[in-house]
Amino acid sequence: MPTNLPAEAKHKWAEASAAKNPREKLQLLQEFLSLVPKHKGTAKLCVQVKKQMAALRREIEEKKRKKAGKGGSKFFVEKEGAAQIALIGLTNVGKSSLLAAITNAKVEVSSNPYTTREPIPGMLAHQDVQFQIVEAPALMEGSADGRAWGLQTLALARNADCLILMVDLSQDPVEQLSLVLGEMEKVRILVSKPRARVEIERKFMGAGLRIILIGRFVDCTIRDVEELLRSYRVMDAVVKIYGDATLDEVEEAVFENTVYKPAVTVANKIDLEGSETNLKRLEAYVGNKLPIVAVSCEKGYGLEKLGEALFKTLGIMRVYTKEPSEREFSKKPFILRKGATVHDLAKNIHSDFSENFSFAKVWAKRLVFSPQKVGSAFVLEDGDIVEVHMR
Ligand SMILES: Nc1nc2c(ncn2[C@@H]2O[C@H](COP(=O)(O)OP(=O)(O)O)[C@@H](O)[C@H]2O)c(=O)[nH]1
Ligand SMILES: [Mg+2]
Repeated sequence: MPTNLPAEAKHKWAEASAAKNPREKLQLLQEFLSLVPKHKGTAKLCVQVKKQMAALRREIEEKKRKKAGKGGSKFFVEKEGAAQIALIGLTNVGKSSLLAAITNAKVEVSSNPYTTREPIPGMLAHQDVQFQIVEAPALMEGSADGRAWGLQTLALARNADCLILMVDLSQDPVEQLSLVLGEMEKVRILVSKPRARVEIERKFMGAGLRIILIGRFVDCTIRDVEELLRSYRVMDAVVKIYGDATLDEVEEAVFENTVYKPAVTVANKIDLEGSETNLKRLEAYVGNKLPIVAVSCEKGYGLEKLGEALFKTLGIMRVYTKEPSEREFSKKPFILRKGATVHDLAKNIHSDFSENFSFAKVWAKRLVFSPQKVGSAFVLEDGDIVEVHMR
């Protein structure tokens, strides 16, 4: 069912999406809603927008309450390293203990519930890659409805590159995990992808529009999709299409703010009695949907496996570069998505690098001849060393 929105409404939507301030956003959404013609095709959209407005009202209320208390706390954490990983879980599962055990952060570990009230970052080194782990204040039943600092924690999860979902094996881990997943789902943060759908990932200004077709369009062409997105002023985004998708589904995705986060489950307190049995139950529940790393923060068991699990789940790789005039390659790798090409690397190095690209030399064990001269479409792998030659 097409929405047939007037151009004015589409522009208002673009303004509302771009607004960062919750009050301003709420106002713009209100104006948008008044510009939407009410008919069958827009019913779903109206419900979604109203939900978003309700969430914003809660956020504004929450902020007011916090200000009245002890001065607004700082909830946004600047990203550092190769990825920001939000550490999420119920209270007392051992989040602070994990942060203390694997990073340089100074944290307070306590058997009192809800000791951590604002996000605390720390850096974890996995070989030559740095991950920023951010402990979020505990989730609980009702977090998604604004209870305690729930909305801030969920906003942190939404903004992170990856999640650690932590559970305590001395309690029922299935109950804990399903509570956490349930609260996240209420605010449209999902950890696994449904089959056929459209995903729009907004990018910074100037990045351009890129449509990745893993599936196909049923009733339209890529041009139609581009035109539709442009009418909503979606200029900078990566749009992924999985399975069969219609133009209406693309339009729905413009309004929906579902995100998919890669996630690792950390099952803590493996040192305690009964935890082995609980771990088995957790494994049966999770199946192959999420990797599970069983640890004891107190005894230091299993912690060494976490870096690798995060690296794998993030789907990233390291590529080292070398100047044609130098003998040694850079010690600090570029972090790229798995499947990235020499072209992607060149774009990362410098914006005009890709235009003046001539060829590259790649050193890698898997190559018969190393170094091998390659073109920009060459698919890189973790650990490759690349020398880029310009025209
Ligand atoms: N037995 C055991 N206790 C742990 C372990 N990790 C944390 N704890 C205890 O669990 C309680 C809560 O830990 P904390 O890290 O503050 O949990 P948070 O609320 O999730 O940040 C503390 O009393 C810790 O000593 C563990 O691996 N084994
Ligand atoms: Mg804590």
